[in-house]
Amino acid sequence: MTEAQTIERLRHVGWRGHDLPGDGRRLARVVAQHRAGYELHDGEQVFSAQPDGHFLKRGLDPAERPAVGDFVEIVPGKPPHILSVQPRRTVLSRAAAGERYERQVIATNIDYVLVLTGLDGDFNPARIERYLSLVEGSGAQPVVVLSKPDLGEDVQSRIAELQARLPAGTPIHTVNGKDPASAAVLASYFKPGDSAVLVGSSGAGKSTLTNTLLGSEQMATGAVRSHDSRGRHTTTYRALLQLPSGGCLIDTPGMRELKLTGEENLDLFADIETLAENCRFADCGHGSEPGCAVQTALHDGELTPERWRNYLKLRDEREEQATLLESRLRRQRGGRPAAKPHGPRGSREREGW
Ligand SMILES: Nc1nc2c(ncn2[C@@H]2O[C@H](COP(=O)(O)OP(=O)(O)OP(=O)(O)O)[C@@H](O)[C@H]2O)c(=O)[nH]1
Ligand SMILES: [Mg+2]
Ligand SMILES: [Zn+2]
Repeated sequence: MTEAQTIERLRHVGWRGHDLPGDGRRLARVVAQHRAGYELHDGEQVFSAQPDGHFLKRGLDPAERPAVGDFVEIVPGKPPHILSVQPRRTVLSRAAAGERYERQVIATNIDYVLVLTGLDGDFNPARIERYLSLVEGSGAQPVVVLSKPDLGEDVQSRIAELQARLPAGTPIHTVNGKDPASAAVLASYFKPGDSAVLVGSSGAGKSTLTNTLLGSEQMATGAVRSHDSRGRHTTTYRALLQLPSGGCLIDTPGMRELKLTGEENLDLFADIETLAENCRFADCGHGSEPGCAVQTALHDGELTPERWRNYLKLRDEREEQATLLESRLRRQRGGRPAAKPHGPRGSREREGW
C-alpha cells in the first residue's frame, strides 16, 4: 500500500494529519476501550490492541492514556501495542466524581458535541447549561439536540424557554431519534472527515439516534422508567462508529455526574458578568445592596432566578475545582509554584535543578 493510500484510508476515520510515522509504526484511531484493551480502526478494519507498559504506570494522569477518538501510533505484534497518542485537536473532559481531583477524558478529536436531552421528564435547562460549560473548553462546537418531541408535554414552551435562556447562536435542534427523516436535520454535523460525540443522561436516546443515523441497530437501546423518564444505563462503553455519510459518531454511556474541571470560562453567562459590573459597589454581593444591577434584572424579569442560581452554582464549583487543579499541578511540579522569577537571593534554585 502506498503512503497516499494509507493517508486516504485514515481520512475515513477522521485523520487530518499529513505525516505518517516511520520505523514500522502505523496509525489508527481508538474506537472503543474495554477492560481488556482497546479496539482500533485504521480506516479499513477494526482490531484489538494493548497499551504499552508506560501507559499503565501508577501516578500517570489518566487523561494521558489513550481515549476514544485518539489517533495512536502502534507497533505490529500479537496483539499490536499502542506506543503513543498523537496530539489531540480537541478534548472533551469532565472531573471525576469523588474527593480526589482527576480529569476524565470523554472523547477527543471531535468537531461537535451533541448535547442530547429528552423533551420528556429528562428536560432540564440547568443541566444543559452545565454540559455547555464543559464543552466550552473542549475546542469543539456545542449543539443542543432535543429528543422525544413526540412524548413531551408543553414541547413548544420548553423549546422557547431554552432558546431564551441560551446565548443567541447556540444551535438547538428538535429530533425524533427514531425517525430518519427527522434526524436528517443533523446532517451538517456528520460531513466526511468530521467527528461528533453524543452526550446526555441515560435514556435520553443517544443510542437510538446513533442507530437511526447508522441505518442499522448496532447499539443496544433500553426503555426508560415510566415515572421519571430515567434510563437504565444500557450503554456501558464509549464507541466510535462510522456513519454512511462519511462522518464519525461517538456514542457514550449516560453520565450520572458531570463535574466541572476548573478550566471553564463560563462564557455562557457573560451577560451576567457584564451585568454585575454595573452594580453601584464594586464588591456588591448581589443581595440587598442598593444599586445592585443583578437584583434589578431579577426584579424586571430580564434574568430568571433559576438561571442566576445555576450561574452561582457553576461559578463556585469552577472556582473550587480550579483551586484543586492548581494544587495538583503544583504537586506534579514537586511543590514549586508555577513561576518564580524573583526569588530572594541565595534561595533561588540553581539551573538544572
Ligand atoms: N418516542 C421516542 N422514544 C425515543 C426517542 N429517542 C429515544 N427513544 C426511546 O428512549 C429509550 C432510551 O433510548 P436509548 O437510546 O437507549 O437511550 P441512551 O441515551 O442511549 O441511554 P444510555 O445508553 O443508558 O445512556 C428507548 O426506549 C428509545 O426507544 C424519541 O425521539 N421518541
Ligand atoms: Mg445508549
Ligand atoms: Zn450587585
